[in-house]
Amino acid sequence: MDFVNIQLNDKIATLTLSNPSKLNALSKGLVDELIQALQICSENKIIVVLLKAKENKNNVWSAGHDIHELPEGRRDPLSFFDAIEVLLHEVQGFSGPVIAVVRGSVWGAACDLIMTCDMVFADNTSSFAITPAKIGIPYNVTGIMHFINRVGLNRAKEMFFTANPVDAETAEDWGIINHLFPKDELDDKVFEIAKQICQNSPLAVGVIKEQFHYLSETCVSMPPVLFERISGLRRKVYDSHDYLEGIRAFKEKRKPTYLGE
Ligand code: YXS
Repeated sequence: MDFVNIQLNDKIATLTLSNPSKLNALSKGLVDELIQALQICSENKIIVVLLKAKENKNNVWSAGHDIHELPEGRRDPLSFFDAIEVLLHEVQGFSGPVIAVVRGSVWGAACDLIMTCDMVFADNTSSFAITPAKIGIPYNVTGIMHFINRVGLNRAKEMFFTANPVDAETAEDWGIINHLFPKDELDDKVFEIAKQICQNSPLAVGVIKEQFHYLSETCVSMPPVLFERISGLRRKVYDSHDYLEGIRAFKEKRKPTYLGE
């Protein structure tokens, strides 16, 4: 694989994002390889998957969706069948725990990926930012639910509305991270946790994970008309000046000028 390194160690697999020149941005190529790697893990009856990222000089775990691959207007890049959303479904559907191991900063859709993992362990160089508002993207309901479920309504709103990174200590306090470990102990500590899980019944762990998934996805039922309204509102944003402006400003390395239209 070009962008994902796979290591199988008995019943534990380690998948490492490896696209350092693009700060491990979730390009379609990298995401497709992650999806393929999870399928290889299933075929090898892996019980626990550790998700890591190759370190880079910018200390970025992942810069999120590859902005150069975002459509310029008129198309939602986060719809059900888009690669990044398929990846999140595959993580949720994997038969055992998918554990994120984080050093450095996590941005945008990579933050949603982290929120979708079953557990997150990190060191104190980690930070977590969900950034659609910064580049004019309205996000999607399942992604927003991941954050509400993880950190609660007010904190999720703070993360989305400010697009500011949440530092490691706050992330542990808010429940984004299960535990903070010292940088030089992180890998060993997490591997011990993975080995502990492998001592337990893989069938039971898998079914318990699936129950967590369904229960965490339940929410007040949304009348169909509201669901249609939300998809219509998202479409309006994707057709707006501001959506185009957000992406172009990033590419031109300048601050965006939003008009609210
Ligand atoms: O100019 P060169 O060619 O060296 O490339 C620069 C950046 O353009 C590039 N790069 C990216 N390329 C594609 N997609 C990205 N997401 C991305 N991020 C960065 O990497 C090269 C080095 O970046 P530079 O010079 O800014 O490094 P830095 O160390 O000063 O800053 C690192 C970051 C990550 C703080 C900074 O690059 C940054 O803020 N990147 C954007 C992070 C972000 O907003 N990601 C969200 C992407 S959109 C997304 O995930 C969802 C659709 S949503 O927005 O809805 O969540």
